[in-house]
Amino acid sequence: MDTVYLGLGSNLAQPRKQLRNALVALADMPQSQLLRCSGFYRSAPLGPSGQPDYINAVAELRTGLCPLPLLDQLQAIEAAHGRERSLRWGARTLDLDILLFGEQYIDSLRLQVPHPRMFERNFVLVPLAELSPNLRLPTGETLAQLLQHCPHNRLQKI
Ligand code: A4P
Ligand code: MG
Repeated sequence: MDTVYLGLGSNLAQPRKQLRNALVALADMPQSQLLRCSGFYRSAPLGPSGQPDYINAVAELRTGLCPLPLLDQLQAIEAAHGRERSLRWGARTLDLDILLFGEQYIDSLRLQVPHPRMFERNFVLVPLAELSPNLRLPTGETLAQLLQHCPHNRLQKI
């Protein structure tokens, strides 16, 4: 079993409800146990302007699934929540990202872990620190070090 951290994000169609429904679906995944979820945070949208604020959270999971089957499960949950992939970084009903998968580095066409953009995103690092303040990444850096260098985009716990 591996410990996995997932990033949850939504900025369309009642984002808080999207996240709550996503947590129910995550708790139902095979060979997996949803352990905890951070609080919900309202965050300024990163990417194309003119889109609504996001609601973001981080969930902790134990899973016996390998990384790609886990990604398949997450994409099926996204699809079930009416996710349409059009514009990169555009508004979305539900985005589920694998942030960390145990201590693994993965760099394949479909999957990069640690999530390559998590280091510059306070809406990922702050909820992650809420769950595991002393976490050290496979890169050797601590969350505290990463948070020091992370842009302070608008972020509010709700
Ligand atoms: N993929 C590769 N690595 C991963 C991973 N670690 N976890 C691939 C999940 N997927 C991964 O993702 C595109 C492809 O990335 C997938 O098919 C998968 O094979 P996607 O979800 O279809 O598209 P996307 O999310 O629009 O693209 P991308 O580049 O993953 O965007 P991000 O980095 O997820 O950013 N602003 C705020 N405030 N809050 C947000 O949550 N999210 C984004 C999306 C932009 N701005 C935001 C937020
Ligand atoms: Mg994504």
